[in-house]
Amino acid sequence: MELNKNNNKPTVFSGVQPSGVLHLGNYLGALAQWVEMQNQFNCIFCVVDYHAITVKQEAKNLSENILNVVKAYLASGINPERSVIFQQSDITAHTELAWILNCVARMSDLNKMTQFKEKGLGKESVGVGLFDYPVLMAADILLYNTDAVPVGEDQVQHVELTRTLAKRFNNEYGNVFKIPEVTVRKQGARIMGLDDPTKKMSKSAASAANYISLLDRPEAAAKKITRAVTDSGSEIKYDAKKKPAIANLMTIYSLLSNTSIKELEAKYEDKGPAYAKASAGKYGDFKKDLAGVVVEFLNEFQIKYNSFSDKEVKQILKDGAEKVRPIAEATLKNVKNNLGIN
Ligand code: AQP
Repeated sequence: MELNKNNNKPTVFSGVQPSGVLHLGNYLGALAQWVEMQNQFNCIFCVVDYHAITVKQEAKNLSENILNVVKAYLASGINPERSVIFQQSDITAHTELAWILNCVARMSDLNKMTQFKEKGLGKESVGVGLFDYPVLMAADILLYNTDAVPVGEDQVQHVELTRTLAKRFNNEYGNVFKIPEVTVRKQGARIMGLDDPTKKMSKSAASAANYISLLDRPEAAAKKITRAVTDSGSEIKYDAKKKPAIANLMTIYSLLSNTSIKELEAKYEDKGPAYAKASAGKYGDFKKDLAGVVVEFLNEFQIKYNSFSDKEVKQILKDGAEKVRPIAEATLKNVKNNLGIN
C-alpha cells in the first residue's frame, strides 16, 4: 500500500482495543464501516494495546487478544494488501506525542469526557491512564495526517477533543496537524446491550448476556437473541425512544441481512399480537429469524477468523509497523521542531 505517496486519497485512521473478544457492536459500529472505506481511502487500522492497559489486563490474555483483534479485522474483510494494520506499541511516536499533547490538553478538557466516568463507576478511584486515554487517542490519529476517523458513537467525543488539541497546538506552536473529521455510520453507531437497551453493547460488560461476541458459539448466540430483553407491546416497529430494545434488534437484523428497516417492518407487520398467541410467544417469529441471521453471520465470520495463523498475523503487524513508522516519525519531528526540542 502506498500511504500518501502515489495517490491523492484521503487517509483514514481507526483502532480497536485488545481488551477482550470483539462483539457485534464493534463490528457493526466500526469494522463494517472500515471495510467499506478501503476503496476510497488510504486506510490505517491500529490495534491500540496501550489503550487496553488503561484497565487491568492479564499479560497472557493481552498478547493473545492483540493477535485476535487482527484476526477479527481480517475476517471482517480488512485486506492487508490495501490497508495497513499495525500494533500501537510498535511505534514509540504514539506515546511521545501523547506526552507532548498532555502539555497542550487542560484538565478541564479531560474532565468533560464521559468514558472514564462510566468505566470508573463504582470503583474507588480511576487510573490516570484511563483519565488520559483521549490524549493518547489524539496522538494516534494526529500522527498520520488523518482526514477521517470512522468510529462508533461512544468515541465521537474523543475525536472532537483530538480536533481541539490539534487546533490549539497549531495556534500556539505553528501549523503541523491536519484537523480530522469524525465519521459515524447512520445505522449501527451505537448497538445497545441485549440485556439492557439503555446501555451500549460492551466487551467489558458484567454479564455475557449483554453482548454477542464474534466468537460466541452460534447456538449460544441464538439463545442470547431469544433471551434478549424486549419492550412492552408486540409490534415490530422501529421507535428508538418508545421501543429501544426492538429498535436495537431491528438495527442488528437490518445491517447483518442487508434489509432496510422499512422492509423489516413490512415483513413482520402481521406477526405481532396474532403471533404472540402462538408457541414462540411475543416477538417470537422476529427473534427466531434474527437468531438465524446472527448464526449465519457468525458461522461465516468464524470460518474466516480461524483460517489465519498467529504467524501470519505477526507478519502483518510487522509489515504494518514498517509502513507507518516513517509517517509517524516525520510528524513527531515537525512537532518537536515547532516546540524547539529537536
Ligand atoms: N456498542 C457499540 N456500538 C457501536 N460501536 C461500538 N464500538 C464499541 N462499542 C460499540 C466501537 O468499536 C470500536 C472499537 O471500540 P474499542 O475497542 O475502542 O472499545 P470501546 O469503544 O471502549 O467499547 P467496547 O468495545 O465495548 O470495549 P470496552 O468494554 O473494553 O470499553 C470503536 O470505534 C467504538 O466506537
